[in-house]
Amino acid sequence: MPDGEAPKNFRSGFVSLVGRPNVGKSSIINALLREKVAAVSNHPQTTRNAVRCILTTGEHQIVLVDTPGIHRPRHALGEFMMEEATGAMESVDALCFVVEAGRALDGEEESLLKSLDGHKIPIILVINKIDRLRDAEDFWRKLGPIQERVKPAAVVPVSALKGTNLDVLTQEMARLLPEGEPIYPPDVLMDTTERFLAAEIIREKIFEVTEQEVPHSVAVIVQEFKNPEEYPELKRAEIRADIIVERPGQKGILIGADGSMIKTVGTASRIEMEGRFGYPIYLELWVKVKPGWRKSRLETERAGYRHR
Ligand SMILES: Nc1nc2c(ncn2[C@@H]2O[C@H](COP(=O)(O)OP(=O)(O)OP(=O)(O)O)[C@@H](O)[C@H]2O)c(=O)[nH]1
Ligand SMILES: [Mg+2]
Repeated sequence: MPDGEAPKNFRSGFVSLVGRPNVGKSSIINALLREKVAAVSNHPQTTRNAVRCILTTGEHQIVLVDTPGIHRPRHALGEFMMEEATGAMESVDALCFVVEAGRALDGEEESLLKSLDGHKIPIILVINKIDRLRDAEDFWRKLGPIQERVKPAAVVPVSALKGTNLDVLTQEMARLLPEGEPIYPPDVLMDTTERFLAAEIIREKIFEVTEQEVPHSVAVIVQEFKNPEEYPELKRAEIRADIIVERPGQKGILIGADGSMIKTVGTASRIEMEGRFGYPIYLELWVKVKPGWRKSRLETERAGYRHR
């Protein structure tokens, strides 16, 4: 849209990506945008908030809503995540139901589909990770019952990792959108603040270097965010963040021997932030213990997970 005017027949609208944790919803969004915007990791339940990411071309603008993976919540944080996911399924033009290639639907996926019974929203069945498939016959055998259950408007096998078939997915999504003006300016990639992004980047780096329950017990609270645009006297942004964990042992793991772990997290976070925000950054991280914060509604809200 070089002249700022949307062409005739321009389509725009909202598409939420939903599915089990770890199926690759955030990875698909990053691959569609050809830009790393959403946090990704090999641990389930990486995404905690519904986040709007925006794909604009000359013909359409698709507001892709990334959502937390559907699971049975075991604490206040999990409840918040499920509210985010179910909220993102309302008032959208289409849903991408993302599953992993070669796997049958599990109980959580079944109950998600049950909750969609009677909904009028068209569903695209997205089968991700086809690069991992060994047995094509097995794939088709498993697909039949899933298709029967989902009754999709389209079925699109993709690989977010290899970039396979993403153009087809984009076309199928665009086809389901109404004609209309773009919702966001064409250069906007995400509808979030830099403060939120900073916390997400730090959390993702922690997910990369820690294991088992440690990543899930972590929240990142950005206490101070001063950037050179708002504070011209600063030559670089100054970001101070608290990393909340649930137990002293987790604090020890996260700090590491002689502070080596927290240094790795800090350096990787700073480098990614500098690339994405476009200015040099001074980053300070503090690890704090708040026993059982995920179980307390008040503490999850304090950690930034505010119920809408
Ligand atoms: N082999 C392969 N791995 C993939 C593909 N897409 C994603 N992954 C991997 O799958 C894992 C989970 O990816 P995410 O994008 O974080 O999954 P998600 O569905 O957003 O997960 P939650 O946010 O926890 O619900 C990561 O380790 C990705 O690298 C793919 O197409 N092929
Ligand atoms: Mg995710």
